[in-house]
Amino acid sequence: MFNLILFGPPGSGKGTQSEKLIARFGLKHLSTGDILRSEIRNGTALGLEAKSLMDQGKLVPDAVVIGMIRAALDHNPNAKGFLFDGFPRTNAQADALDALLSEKKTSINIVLALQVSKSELVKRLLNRGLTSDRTDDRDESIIGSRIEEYERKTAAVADHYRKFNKVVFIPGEGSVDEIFAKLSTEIEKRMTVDG
Ligand code: B4P
Repeated sequence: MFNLILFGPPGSGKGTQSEKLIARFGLKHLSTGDILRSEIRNGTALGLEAKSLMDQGKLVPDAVVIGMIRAALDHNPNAKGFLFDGFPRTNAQADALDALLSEKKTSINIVLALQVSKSELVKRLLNRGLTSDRTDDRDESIIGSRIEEYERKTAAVADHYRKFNKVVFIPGEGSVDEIFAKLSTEIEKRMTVDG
């Protein structure tokens, strides 16, 4: 199994690059943001709880997203590997993910961390807000809160995996294809080493 975390602040290109990476490497895409938005569309109790937090740019409680990831891992016993997109976002989520993977006798092989300046993040998200149905992309103060949540709670997750030498930082500005090429090179290198 080959498991990868695509890491970075909101708007850094995680969702965009994930689509291309799963097509190339045949991994199962697990995006907590996508799962939460699907719960909202389906009007579930979980979706209702998540929506009010997401609309304020806040993180959803750890127990909720950890439960979603546990269920997704259990539903895909034959996956050749997973691409985690937008998860883990706190150290508690990272500890839970390590434990879940270890139960399945596997672990994270690589964390690819996209680096993008704050002004570029705000520009990209406001731009997506013009055309998508994502209400959290329409208001600059909500985007600011998401970036603040990232800095306060999520950035430290990279340190968690740095201890195990698993993090590679990738410049996330430039064309989508250029960034995809850099990510692919790092994955191929690690696949060769880890067999
Ligand atoms: P997510 O769905 O994870 O979304 P995101 O971080 O805002 O965006 P992403 O990084 O995927 O977007 P991308 O850059 O691809 O989270 C949404 C919310 O869900 C969170 O705020 C939180 O409330 C909740 N949530 C999710 N997971 C959670 C968890 N684990 N714990 C707690 N809460 C959780 O795209 C942005 C834009 O940039 C696009 O328009 C794209 O076209 C553009 N773009 C991408 N690459 C580009 C490039 N190279 N150049 C120019 N533009 C580019």
